[in-house]
Amino acid sequence: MAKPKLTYFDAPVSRGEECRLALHLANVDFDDNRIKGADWPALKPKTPFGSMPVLEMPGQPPLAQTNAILVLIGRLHGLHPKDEFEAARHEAMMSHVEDLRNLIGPTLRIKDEAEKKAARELLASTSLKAWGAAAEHHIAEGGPFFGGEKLSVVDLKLMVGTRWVKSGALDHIPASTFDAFPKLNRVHDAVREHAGVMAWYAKA
Ligand SMILES: N[C@@H](CCC(=O)N[C@@H](CS)C(=O)NCC(=O)O)C(=O)O
Repeated sequence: MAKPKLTYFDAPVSRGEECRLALHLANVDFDDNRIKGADWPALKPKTPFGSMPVLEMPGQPPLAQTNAILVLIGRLHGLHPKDEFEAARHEAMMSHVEDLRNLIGPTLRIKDEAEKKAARELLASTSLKAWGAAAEHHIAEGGPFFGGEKLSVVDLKLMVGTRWVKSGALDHIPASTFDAFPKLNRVHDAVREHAGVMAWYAKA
């Protein structure tokens, strides 16, 4: 393998998109290996944890778990704090974004429409509000990013995670769910307006 390879579903979303954005902003020339859903069952048992994304670096075994991938890219390319405590603070917020996915994820599997509506409306008015309030509490005052003036991998993760809700793509979860959290929205907007991020989406 001549260059790093990132394997994920063929969609500009979620955990895979965070890693693609991080590699792109780090100016890493990588193989953006996009998997069709039909090809996933055969690949799944060959991945480290039965899930994607997976990052393969020349000379290293495949690496899975999104936050580990993001922290590695961040450390190697100046997109994660050097200060150990600040780095841990960023990693805590990255886990918090995974908690957001774990709140919403189970509702994707509810087949009954009325049951799904009830579950999501309850989620939007309770747990998601609590999630947003906790995120808001930990974001730096001045900004525009999570830790201040400099974009880090945690910001990419916050943007992709909150975009899922803010896009309105989730039936019965209002796009306005996080409107009461100005710092969270500030991070989302600053990432969307970042020149490197805009260049990635101009290319897509
Ligand atoms: N904790 C893992 C979760 C990975 C995960 O659940 N990935 C999803 C896509 S976002 C996946 O691989 N789904 C297919 C499956 O589990 O079979 C991580 O952070 O990478």
